[in-house]
Amino acid sequence: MTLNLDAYWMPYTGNRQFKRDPRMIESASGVWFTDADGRQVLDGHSGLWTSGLGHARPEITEAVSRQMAELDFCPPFQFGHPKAFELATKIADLMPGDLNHVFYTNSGSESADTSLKMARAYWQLKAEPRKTRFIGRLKGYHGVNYGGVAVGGIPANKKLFGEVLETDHLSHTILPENAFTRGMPTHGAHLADELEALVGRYGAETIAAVIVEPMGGSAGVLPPPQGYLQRLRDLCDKHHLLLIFDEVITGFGRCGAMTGADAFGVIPDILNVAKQLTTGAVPVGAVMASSEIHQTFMDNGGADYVLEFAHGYTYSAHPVACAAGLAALDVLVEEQLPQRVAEEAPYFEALLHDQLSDKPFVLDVRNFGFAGAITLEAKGDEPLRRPFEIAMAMWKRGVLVRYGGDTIQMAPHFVMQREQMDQMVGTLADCLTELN
Ligand code: PXG
Ligand code: PLP
Repeated sequence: MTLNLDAYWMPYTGNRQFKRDPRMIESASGVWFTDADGRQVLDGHSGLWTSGLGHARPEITEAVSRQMAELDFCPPFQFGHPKAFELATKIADLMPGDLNHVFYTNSGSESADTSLKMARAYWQLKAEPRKTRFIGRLKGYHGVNYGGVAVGGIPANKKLFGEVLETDHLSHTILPENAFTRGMPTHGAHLADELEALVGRYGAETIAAVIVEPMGGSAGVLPPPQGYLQRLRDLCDKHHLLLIFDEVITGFGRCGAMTGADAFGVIPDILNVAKQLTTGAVPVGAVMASSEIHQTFMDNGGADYVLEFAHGYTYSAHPVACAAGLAALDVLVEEQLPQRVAEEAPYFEALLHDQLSDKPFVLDVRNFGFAGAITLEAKGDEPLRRPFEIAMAMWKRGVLVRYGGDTIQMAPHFVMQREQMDQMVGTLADCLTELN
């Protein structure tokens, strides 16, 4: 069959280039994709940070098929189905602290906007109506909806779209003195103190929340400097600001612990997840609120048939997503995959730094858990060109990695074997050597 490539306007894709030279994926199993030519391609990015358990897990396929036949849809407003409650209980059990109340969404972007609305509404209910501003961080990614774009810190995602929220941003944490650090950088905790200056400028009585990824992901793997997140937590407590962790990438195992909050030992007031909750198999997201936040909504709801939070999506708590989530979390826990990530992370770290640090154009290598990235020197005035060229060369050699901005990113499946990591990083090293 010859496909007409014109009608599909692809997301976050160079459409013109893709349609000239398509990269079509037809099936997946474990850590492998099969492309339209029947080639086996190693998936070096767990899909899009989504599929840590490996593709096409029979446990997920079975759970989803069964659910489709049993209950394909249930209206989520004013009605419920058992698996939504079962999954929320399971998630709450896996969360640190008292992040015990789960609000379902369908994506990371929806989780981001849900968390921002929750934070502002919370302060309204607390009779602090002026607390409306959000503090994000440069290089932060919180999806593509209007709130997430406003608190995000990637200029290209904002430029054409306009601002809808009052925001300001902390500096990002990539410092020249930290280049080629293995794991968490030693320098940079002081960057959290910029929050003090922003509070001085705007007044704590006008700030609702601070939103950060505990480890930056899509800007190219930014592990937090040692002590940084704790300092942010302390300043949020001091000034009565909510702290939101966007764990769409770090949620459920990527950092070698169940959450980034666990990996880095700092607990937020609101924690967002998506991707790994169903290991990518069905779209889903969730926002976990602390007991204090949840109780504030319940206490201020008025008559008990009145909505406490005028928010939700047609597909919130979709039965198929809940079935996939239950199965995916069972596998994650039974196979102790966060522990496996923690145990294997040193191997991946050594591979990245030993094989890539001395290659041409490599300005930095960063890693934590099963996340790794390199920054490449701009080619003339084109910072995006080398990552694109490298990723295309790797695809031709049968390895898929993510290219974005001036970085190449790798995210092994939690089940990936060492020889597959060797192939992934070795192919990148070869392509860098041959690049000119
Ligand atoms: N927050 C964070 C921290 C994310 O990483 C989102 C929100 C948005 O999720 P959805 O499901 O709406 O896409 C993300 C998504 C990359 C890359 O190249 C990362 C994401 C999306 C696309 C590309 O690293 N993360
Ligand atoms: N637009 C229209 C016209 C709708 O009727 C709805 C939902 O009923 C939406 C947008 C929102 O869709 P969703 O709930 O899937 O986000």
